[in-house]
Amino acid sequence: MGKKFSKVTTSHWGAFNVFVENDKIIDTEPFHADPAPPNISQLVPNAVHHSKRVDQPYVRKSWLKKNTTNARGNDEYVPLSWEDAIDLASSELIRVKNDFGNEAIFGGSYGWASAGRFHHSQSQLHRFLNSIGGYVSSYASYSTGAAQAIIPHVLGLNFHKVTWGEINSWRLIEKHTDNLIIFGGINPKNSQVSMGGSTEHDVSNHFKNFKQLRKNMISISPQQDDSPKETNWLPIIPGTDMALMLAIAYVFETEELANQMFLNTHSSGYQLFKKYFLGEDGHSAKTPEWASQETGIDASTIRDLARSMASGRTLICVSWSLQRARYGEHPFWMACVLAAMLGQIGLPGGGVGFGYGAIGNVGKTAQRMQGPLFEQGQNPISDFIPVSRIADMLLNPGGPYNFNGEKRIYPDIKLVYWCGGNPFHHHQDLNRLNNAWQHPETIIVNEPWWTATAQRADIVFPATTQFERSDIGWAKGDPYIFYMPQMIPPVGLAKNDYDIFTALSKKLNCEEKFTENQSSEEWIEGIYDKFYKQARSQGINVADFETLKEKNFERMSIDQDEEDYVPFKAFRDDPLKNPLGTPSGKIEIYSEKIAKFNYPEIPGHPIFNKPCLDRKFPLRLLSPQPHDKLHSQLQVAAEEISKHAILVMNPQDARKRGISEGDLIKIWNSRGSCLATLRPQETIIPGVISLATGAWFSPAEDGLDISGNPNVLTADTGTSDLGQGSAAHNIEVEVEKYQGN
Ligand SMILES: Nc1nc2c(c(=O)[nH]1)N[C@H]1C(S)=C(S)[C@@H](COP(=O)(O)OP(=O)(O)OC[C@H]3O[C@@H](n4cnc5c(=O)[nH]c(N)nc54)[C@H](O)[C@@H]3O)O[C@H]1N2
Ligand SMILES: Nc1nc2c(c(=O)[nH]1)N[C@H]1C(S)=C(S)[C@@H](COP(=O)(O)OP(=O)(O)OC[C@H]3O[C@@H](n4cnc5c(=O)[nH]c(N)nc54)[C@H](O)[C@@H]3O)O[C@H]1N2
Ligand SMILES: [Mo]
Repeated sequence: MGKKFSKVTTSHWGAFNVFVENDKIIDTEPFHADPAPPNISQLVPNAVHHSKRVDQPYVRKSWLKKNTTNARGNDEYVPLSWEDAIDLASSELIRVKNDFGNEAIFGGSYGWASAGRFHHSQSQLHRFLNSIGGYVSSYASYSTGAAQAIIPHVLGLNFHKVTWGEINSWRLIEKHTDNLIIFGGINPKNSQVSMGGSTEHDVSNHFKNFKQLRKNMISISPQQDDSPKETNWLPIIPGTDMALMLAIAYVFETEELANQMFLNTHSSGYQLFKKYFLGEDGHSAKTPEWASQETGIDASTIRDLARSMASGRTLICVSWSLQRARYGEHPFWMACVLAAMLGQIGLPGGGVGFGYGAIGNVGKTAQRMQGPLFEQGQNPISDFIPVSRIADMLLNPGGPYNFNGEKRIYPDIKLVYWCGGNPFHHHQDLNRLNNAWQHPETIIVNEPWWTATAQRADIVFPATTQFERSDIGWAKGDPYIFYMPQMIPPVGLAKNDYDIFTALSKKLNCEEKFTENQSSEEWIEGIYDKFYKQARSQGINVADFETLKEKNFERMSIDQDEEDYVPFKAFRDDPLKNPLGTPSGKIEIYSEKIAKFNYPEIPGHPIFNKPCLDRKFPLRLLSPQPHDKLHSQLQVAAEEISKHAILVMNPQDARKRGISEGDLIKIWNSRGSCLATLRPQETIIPGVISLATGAWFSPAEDGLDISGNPNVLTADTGTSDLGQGSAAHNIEVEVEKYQGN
């Protein structure tokens, strides 16, 4: 290394050029083939060499001294040599394993870490924990917890198979769709990001094209800029999409716009469900007038919307955000019902699609292939929690809970190991998590930076960033493959997660099982070789390892042409021969199975549950993804550009409170409070405010979070007993000008 050079790498927000001089990253530049490169890469040089990097292993003082003088989050750290730190961590792992068994180790470790197929933090941790006898894992994601539970009941398919497989491509939409009815937006800002990276960011271009093709595009959302400006904005009160959808069903049915034939042949339970929205089962009828009260949308607009959906080819698009809220299962279920009522499921450009724009590669037409994979091995422990129930688990060992029809018991966790995630950014009700976090005996974290999570660990191992090691970059749906070269030596005494786990596995007598006697470089070459052979056998021409290493990246010829895959076509053509994986083999508008779970908030069919919000706090808080960051990553550099998070609020609400542009605002509710800088904008409806995620929880002595992390305000409840997903959106709050200093 040493002298000046530039090379390409990839990341979850796409590829970029990295400029290096004297072992330091000095600059980045957009990738030549990216039509809309994200700004996120600009943060890299400052963040990677920042003083808030963890420079060596550390141990928390009170934990080391075995006293409770200072709690996690409020303690000092003592530097350790690598040797001592590995000794300490391995003897803790051995102690907990011997005294309580592997079922007392929580290794869920949710988080995005960095792109790169081998140095995938979670896989590294899971493989290591599997080699020592297993761990309690976590199920599903913060992104789509509720969807992952409900969609298999309704469509008989794993949710990811729907998002990545049974979905209309952008090109099918271009060719066939007349009406794009978008709930929660399709945001080019969110589509910057994809697991493993999206190299050609082209969502905005699709919309320019659709506009020229005069498509009818309606974005139903509390915020105008949730969709490209080519769409028409239909503002809605958050948490009420279900009411609008029911009224649309009401219009379809009462104006004879529903495809009764398709409903008969391809769905089950419509007659039962119909009674509910027509008001024939004792509930009020779900008329447009009724829905208008809930949604804030005129009854006549709802009628027009329903009629327009029934004319021409209609695709109902639903963003993941709708299910990241209390009762989030319902709008996903109901979107399937509306699509069934239109009878266009299985036709090109029609039906329903989830997550366009949420993740960059959704809707792309690259041929599906198996990517390079680092095997995690088998986990001998079968116990798991739904991912966002972490605080419940730590607070209620042995406590019962419901999940998707099961009656389950929370395990008694003594040791938590986190590698590649930041729960003190991502979890809801952080003050509650902070309390729950005091319960385990030991917490070990691998992290490049002193995040809020690292600052709450007992042992902190300094991890390298993706720039300090080489790897292979690949993402589902993306036509590129990258050799990600090491750019700089490890910063401080940081080590790769792989090397940390190798050292621990030595002490736990499972080195061979974990490493298979291979170095990182050997692993990388090995997993690439497997990928290369598999691709070749599918007729895909990819470079061999040495050539890729030399070329740095390659665009594979995997764009599919003309005959695009039409989702659910086989089922549409012959539902008896090609049934869905549901009990009836059809789209389940009524689910006997769910009805038998006896969950009041989710009976046998979708219903509208009015959001139950504390009226003492009149504003509704949304906490979407940040436009300038990947979650909380690189925050040390981001906060030097903008000290506080930005709070978006309608000017009407700002005037009412006598606050204006640039004011420092305190946002609070019964769970906590935080600071943010005000930005009044007409792009959000009155009564609703928006504060993006991504700040590092930094509570002052009075508990006020200086960083502006919305999760000090959000509620730590599951979406329902069915999905137990994260319910971050739509939270009651109040704001005022901050009077302190
Ligand atoms: N209020 C609210 N909260 C939310 C959401 C919301 O909509 N609203 N969305 C949720 C969703 S969908 C998600 S996915 C989560 C995201 O939450 P997370 O995935 O936890 O967020 P990240 O900031 O990406 O955390 C990744 C961490 O890994 C570290 N890291 C990077 N590379 C490496 C590495 O090589 N090794 C190690 N050991 N560490 C590394 C980073 O420094 C960072 O601290 O947030 C959730 N939280
Ligand atoms: N730049 C950037 N992009 C990202 C990420 C990132 O950190 N940075 N994270 C990625 C990840 S992990 C994920 S899971 C996806 C998430 O993708 P999504 O789940 O689609 O994204 P969100 O940003 O949570 O929400 C999108 C919008 O939904 C609207 N919304 C909220 N509640 C409601 C509602 O009740 N009804 C309606 N109609 N609209 C509502 C809000 O106005 C919000 O701006 O984004 C990914 N994209
Ligand atoms: Mo996510």
